[in-house]
Amino acid sequence: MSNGPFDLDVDTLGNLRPISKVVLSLGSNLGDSAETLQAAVDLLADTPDLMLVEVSPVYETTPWGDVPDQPNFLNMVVIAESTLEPLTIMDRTQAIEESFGRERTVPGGPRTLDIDIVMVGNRASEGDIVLPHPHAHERGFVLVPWLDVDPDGVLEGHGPIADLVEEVDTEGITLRDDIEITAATGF
Ligand code: PH2
Ligand code: MG
Ligand code: MG
Repeated sequence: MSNGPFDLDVDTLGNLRPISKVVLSLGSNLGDSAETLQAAVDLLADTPDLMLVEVSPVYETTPWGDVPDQPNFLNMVVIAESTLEPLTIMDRTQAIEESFGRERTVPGGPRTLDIDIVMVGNRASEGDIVLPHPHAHERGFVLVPWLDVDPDGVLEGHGPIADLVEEVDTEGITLRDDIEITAATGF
């Protein structure tokens, strides 16, 4: 039975759940990638209990990994604060990927939209989600945009972004200042 507006339960108090810093890496190399990234950021901003804090510039990046023969990517990083569980965040990012027609065919191959969870505070791996992301510390296309919007940022288990970026290959990572992605940040 409902008590109307006074029908509170512990969950709705929210302050009992810690807020974590969430770092997401977005990439696209099929279709209109700039348009896709903007739409993906809009959907992230619309996610309940996920507050966007920073949206990085966009970089054009040469393909990294086992599938070199594919179009250049557009990559960017979004920083948020959230009380959501990592697996709940992953449900949402996968639903957003799927809404852009993402198919999980070739691992590391071309995609309309990829949203990788780089870290969720100091949360560790659970279920299907590996945290922090196992490759983030070695990927310039993650570290370079992240450093732009979070110069004091630290990748859990690996150290300051400013140090990590010195260790990686940043050739092939070019600022696309002709592309501007915007978001309503904060509460
Ligand atoms: N994503 C991959 C594989 N390779 N290369 C670049 N430059 N950017 C990406 O986002 C990317 C990649 C798998 O998710
Ligand atoms: Mg990826
Ligand atoms: Mg992915």
